[in-house]
Amino acid sequence: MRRLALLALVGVVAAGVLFLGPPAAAQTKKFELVATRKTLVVDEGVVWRAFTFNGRVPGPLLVVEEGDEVEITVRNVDTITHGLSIHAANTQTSLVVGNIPAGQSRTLRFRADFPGVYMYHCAPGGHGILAHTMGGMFGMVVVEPKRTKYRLEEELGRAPDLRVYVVQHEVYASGKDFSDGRALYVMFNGYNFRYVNQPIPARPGDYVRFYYLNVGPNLVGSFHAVGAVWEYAYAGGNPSNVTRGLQTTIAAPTDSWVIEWRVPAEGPFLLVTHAFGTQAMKGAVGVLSANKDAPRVGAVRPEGPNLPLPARPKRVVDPFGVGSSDLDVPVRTRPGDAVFVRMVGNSYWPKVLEVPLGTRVTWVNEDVFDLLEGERTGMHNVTALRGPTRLASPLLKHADRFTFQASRTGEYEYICAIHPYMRARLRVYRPGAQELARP
Ligand SMILES: [Cu+2]
Repeated sequence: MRRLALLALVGVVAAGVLFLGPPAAAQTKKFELVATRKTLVVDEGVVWRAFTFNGRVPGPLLVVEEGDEVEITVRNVDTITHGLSIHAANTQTSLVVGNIPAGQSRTLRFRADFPGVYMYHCAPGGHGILAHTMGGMFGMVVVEPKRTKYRLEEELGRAPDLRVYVVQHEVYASGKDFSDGRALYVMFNGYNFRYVNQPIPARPGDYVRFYYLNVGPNLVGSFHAVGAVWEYAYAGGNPSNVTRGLQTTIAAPTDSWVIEWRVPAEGPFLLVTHAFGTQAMKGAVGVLSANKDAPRVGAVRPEGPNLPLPARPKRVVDPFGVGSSDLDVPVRTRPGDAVFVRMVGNSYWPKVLEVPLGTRVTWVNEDVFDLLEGERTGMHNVTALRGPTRLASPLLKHADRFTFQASRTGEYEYICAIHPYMRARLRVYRPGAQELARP
């Protein structure tokens, strides 16, 4: 009898354990990411022809809790293939949301098992992942911890007064600059000196939590506040990875941190990446302005600002096509020059080339990833949309070349038929006495 009772009790306990197995309060959080291209304002009078999620760079902030079921639908409303890679998922997401053809949607489901701060980015597959991420398709995922608290929250017994989500990212003027690691701009949350123009308000004594993510795609960030020491910092944003008393948090591309800090006094605190010349000077500076009467904003979100386009931009940044002439400076060659156009990072270099009549122009594909097809390949060609003669090359794999002799004057506008956003110009001019008299 007693034995039966014991067995019954074991049964009840086992059933209880089984019943309690999954986290009791797990819920499904749903998000939609829309892949689309859009021209964005990134500085006063400066526009950037970007690849985006939801028309912003960075794309939407996705916040879930540890243990949540997450459902993300990627809707591709563009005319080229896109996809998604989401680093918060401990599963091969590309099998579900990689390589989504134009006009189609896919839905990914996963459980957010690891708390922290993560990157997501476009992933059409292969070479396209690199190009589209540079193009602007990225954002931040935060998995808030449920089992463990961050230290300062535990010590103070309260949630942060202010959450600041910072995505550090680069903007490139061309695929060649991307390949060479020469960023035109480096910014926090989609705009040069965004928080210098609009300082982040806080009060002395405020408990501030930063969620800092460096999406790169190339540079190593070094996040610092002038006049501050980070009290606690957590590598990857996971509360298990606690460090104490840091001047900077070092983040390689896609690295992240959660930082806890109390505002020690009134005054402006400069937020910078401490790589001064290559990053801070190019846009990655902000201000947290502490004042006892400051408004309480609760959170500063990382989505890029959605600003009206200027009627007459002073600069157009077009990484894959032809931007304004201060960036994509026409390169003029002279009779007898050896003339090459590189195809690299899904753009041509130089993008605007002027050659004298009779010149032999050679295109060389520098993109190494020449596997797969469509957006997923780094194979390219030359296809003239218009021009004084036919200009069309076969498909070029890595280090393949194609030579064309300019036999008539005029301007060609050409694209890569596989990546039609790759655009460039070739102008053929009749050399004057000056060019012909070259020593
Ligand atoms: Cu994409």
